Amino acid sequence: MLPDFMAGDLERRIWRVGQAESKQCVVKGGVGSQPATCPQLMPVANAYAFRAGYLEAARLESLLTVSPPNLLGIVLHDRGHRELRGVAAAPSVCLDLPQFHGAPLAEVWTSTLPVTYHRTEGIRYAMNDDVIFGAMELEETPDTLLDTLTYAAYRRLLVQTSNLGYPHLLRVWNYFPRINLKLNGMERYQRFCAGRHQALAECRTDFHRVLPAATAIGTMSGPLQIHFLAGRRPGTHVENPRQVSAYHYPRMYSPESPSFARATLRPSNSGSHLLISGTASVVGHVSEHIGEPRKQTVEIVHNLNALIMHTEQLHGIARGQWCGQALFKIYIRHPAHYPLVRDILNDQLPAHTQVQYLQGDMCRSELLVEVEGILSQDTTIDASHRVSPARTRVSQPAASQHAQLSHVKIV
Ligand code: 3EB
Repeated sequence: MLPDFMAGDLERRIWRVGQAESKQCVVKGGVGSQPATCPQLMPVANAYAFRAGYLEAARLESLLTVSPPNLLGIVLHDRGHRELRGVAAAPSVCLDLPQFHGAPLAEVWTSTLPVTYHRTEGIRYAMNDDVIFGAMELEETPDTLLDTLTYAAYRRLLVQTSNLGYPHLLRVWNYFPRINLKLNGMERYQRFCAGRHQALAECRTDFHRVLPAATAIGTMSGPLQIHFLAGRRPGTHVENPRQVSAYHYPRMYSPESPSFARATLRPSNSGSHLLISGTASVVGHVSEHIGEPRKQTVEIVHNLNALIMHTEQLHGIARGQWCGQALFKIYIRHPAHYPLVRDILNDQLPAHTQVQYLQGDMCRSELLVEVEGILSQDTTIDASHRVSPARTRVSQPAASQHAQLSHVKIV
């Protein structure tokens, strides 16, 4: 039995704004629902600084050859992936986070603005007039502790992005193996938090106010891998009214609190983006529903809805405006939980969403699921390309073609 609020209309109304409620933009949900339409939000601008989408990894190479885009970066989730041709210059990230279903997907970041590439101090960058996308990998050795390594990584990242003219971190993804392992009385995630906190506190004044949205997930194997998006202009830090800000968590979770925002709102002429951090079943600062993957997933939907509504209220964004590209990444700790998590989210995420389900470990051992996302009011997606007639579910093989054709505009 679904809990009342899901069986009822509450969550649905939050994700889906009916035509009657908003003439501006309709985001419908539910399997088999009709495509979203945004009548007066049809293309008004063609240039965009960044856009991300999922593509079948196997098709990537030929697509890049036929129609080379202005690539900002590529994220793959299969460490066995061979080198991709045609993307040598762009930062590419290969994470050991097994995908649960369907053909392997690549996350592709593109821009319509001219992109240049740069490499310095072990960081690979792609930059345009507005943003910089970067990636770095740091190998752990027996005598480097994760806090020291993380501190060094973040220092480099913060100094270099500032030097290059992109001092505003918008979004950071952090991955490393054995995230819950406790060594000498401290979990590896806590060490990571300590290193990140120290670098941010040293390099950015009043750093709590400018923290980026983030993800920190445990991989099956690999080095410390960090990739990020930073801007010439700042984004806006958003918090979740249902959750204590992570940087104010009590010390029991980590001697140095996790330094991230719940989301970054990034205004743009071609429509705002909401870059949503990894969101788990945390209410206040407490992990809710221990041992219950279904309830944790439902709690995450509550958290996402609260965050989105709060953002809209604070920033004067009308309901139902997130009708541009929507991308979600779902991390699940135990493969056995995949079907039930997928069934709930299939029903709850907006209709036009691209979704990717990956096996990964959350930073607290009791957390079983985490969801991150990118919502956009993007006005540059052509109406005919906006949504495939069937629900775009790139985790399903039948839909991946739509994803390729309709959601990453390789220009
Ligand atoms: C939480 O709400 C869940 O340390 O960068 C989510 C997203 C979490 C990012 C991070 C941690 C981080 O505390 C954990």
